[in-house]
Amino acid sequence: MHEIHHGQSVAGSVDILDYDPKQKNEEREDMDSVFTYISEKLQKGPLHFALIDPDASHPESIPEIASQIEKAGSDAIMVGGSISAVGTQNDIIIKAIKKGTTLPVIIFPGGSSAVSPYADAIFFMSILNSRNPYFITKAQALGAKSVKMYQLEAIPMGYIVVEPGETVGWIGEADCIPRRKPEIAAAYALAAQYLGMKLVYLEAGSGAESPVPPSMVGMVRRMLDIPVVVGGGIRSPEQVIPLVTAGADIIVTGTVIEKTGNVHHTLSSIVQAVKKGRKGRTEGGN
Ligand code: 1GP
Repeated sequence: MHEIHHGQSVAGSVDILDYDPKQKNEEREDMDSVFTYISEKLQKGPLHFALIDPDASHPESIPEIASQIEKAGSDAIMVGGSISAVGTQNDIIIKAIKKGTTLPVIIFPGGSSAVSPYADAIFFMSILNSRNPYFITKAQALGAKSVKMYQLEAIPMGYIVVEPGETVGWIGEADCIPRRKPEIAAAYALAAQYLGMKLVYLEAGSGAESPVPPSMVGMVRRMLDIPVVVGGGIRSPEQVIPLVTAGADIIVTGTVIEKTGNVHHTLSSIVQAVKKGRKGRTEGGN
């Protein structure tokens, strides 16, 4: 881990001291909101989001990785993790991502200190099936003021952890949804919709041996009017097709980006499967 000092440039010319909220406002006036961007793209079919875990990447390599992600056809970059860099280190990673891509960068927070002014938006998420109110509303209360101060777009999201749950299941003290009980996931997902959340995320946990079962994705999809995000344990195009066919609107992959020696090649095949998978979807399934 690098030790960061104020003004120190870690990733090329990335400088954490040049943040000017006024300038950001002017930039953002010309841009649609990230949620509008997502909604409009979803009209044409399912999407792929790439997840960068700040702890699993060297800052120097991040602009190139972000560029490869964009070239592979991914639609947005999420940044975060359950046990991840926060504060200054997180700011540096986000700025490094933005050096390499024009894709929207969305914070996927592991906690309130993951909020950064440099991202375009934040998934303002609640672990709906946590046993601990800290992860349902308290972390959100602690981070809300920073979101406002940085004028970040907050996209409310219901986050549902499915077995095995991996690190986030343990850290987030989740009563992981049993894989054989899709109706429980569907009930939580519908509650998220009625609570006003704009997205539902079905999470098997980063590095899970297998993704959320397609049958569970299908039942959740049929229950909802809002988009369904699916992530955790997705490594291959073969795993993507049944998930998208079952109704997944957004597929997230993270670990595969860390492990591959060729981000563009590996992600391209996954992104193509996401875009192709929609052909197998039933009419009205989305
Ligand atoms: C984790 O769903 C994401 O929160 C991505 O999981 O790292 O297994 O792709 P993977």
